[in-house]
Amino acid sequence: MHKKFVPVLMLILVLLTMLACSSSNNNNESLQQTQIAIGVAQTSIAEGETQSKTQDAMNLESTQVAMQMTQTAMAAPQNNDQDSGAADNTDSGATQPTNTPIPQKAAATRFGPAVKWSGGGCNIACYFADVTGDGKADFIAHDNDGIYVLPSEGNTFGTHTKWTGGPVSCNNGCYFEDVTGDGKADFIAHDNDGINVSVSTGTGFAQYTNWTGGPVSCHKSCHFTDVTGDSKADFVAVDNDGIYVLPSNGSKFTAPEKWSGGGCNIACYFADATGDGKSDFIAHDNDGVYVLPSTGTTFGQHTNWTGGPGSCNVACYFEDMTGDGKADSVAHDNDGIYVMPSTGTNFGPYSNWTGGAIGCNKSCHMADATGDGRMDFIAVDNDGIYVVPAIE
Ligand SMILES: [Ca+2]
Ligand SMILES: [Ca+2]
Ligand SMILES: [Ca+2]
Ligand SMILES: [Ca+2]
Repeated sequence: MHKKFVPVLMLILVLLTMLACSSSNNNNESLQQTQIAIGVAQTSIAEGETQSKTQDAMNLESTQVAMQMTQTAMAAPQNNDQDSGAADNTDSGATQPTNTPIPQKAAATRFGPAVKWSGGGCNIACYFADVTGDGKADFIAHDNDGIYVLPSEGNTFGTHTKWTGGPVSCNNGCYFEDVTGDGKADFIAHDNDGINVSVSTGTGFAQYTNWTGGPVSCHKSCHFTDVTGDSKADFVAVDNDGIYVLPSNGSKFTAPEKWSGGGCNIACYFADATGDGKSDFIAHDNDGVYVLPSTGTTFGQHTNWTGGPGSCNVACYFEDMTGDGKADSVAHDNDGIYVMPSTGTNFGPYSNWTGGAIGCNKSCHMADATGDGRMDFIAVDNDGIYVVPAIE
């Protein structure tokens, strides 16, 4: 072969290589389109892969929690007091952040033994919400001289720090939810002059600003939960003539939008039962629990998710107990806490997760204090705070 043909051959080789790459790129594009078409399934896998990197750390943490549970199980008798005064607002710091990744763990199926996480209490009220932004719900003590935070360390509540400059009050209710969308729950005070928000900086609550521009009222109940699906908790008012949503834009609540003309016989709740990142309207009626899924701009068709009437002797909750991103139906009854896992289209068969009666001297709460994506039961008792973790 003549040497002068070599450059020509190389040119042909280069062209062939470019063609091959181009074809490969086309394949990649088709693959990408297929992945987009697969949608939810593909996203779950991607999130699972990310999650698996922290699996060892999570397992270690679980082991540590389990060890501590074993150590303190005898020192933490379950409280059988039925009159728990459990009128805990289920929306206070209990709603799972919508941007929490779906855990790779097996579904939780029961509660483990109670573990004492703090010997403290609260002068005015106790709350549990993730104000530091690490995925673990912190202990928030509303005391006479201000609000203190004891950050969750995964198996105990740490040192208490004052997060407000002085005493604070909420005329019509205090809430801790993330209205700015940064993963840190903010302090929401429903006052006579409107809704005042003190944004969490991760180490304190900033000076409050009025997010409604004037007084507001909810004739039946007020809620702060993300119904639009942008990770910012919106203001939801249950009024006499329906459900109004005032979406958060990150710095205020915008104009009210009527999302439903309906109401609830027994009580209204808002939680993401379908698992799409948007809180749904859950109506506890006399003949069952109805779910009206959020479309992001309204509440859709109502469907009876229980097929028959349900009751809760002590308190009802709608929270993700199993850890699959869908809020489950939870009934705190006299003989224990029953969980009916959400399938995404209904609430499945119930089972008793405590195996027996459990109560709270002062108040009962649901929040993910351990940070594994499953809500834990938290009892404020006379001698401190007990965490009852959801486990496999
Ligand atoms: Ca925030
Ligand atoms: Ca929102
Ligand atoms: Ca939903
Ligand atoms: Ca948990």
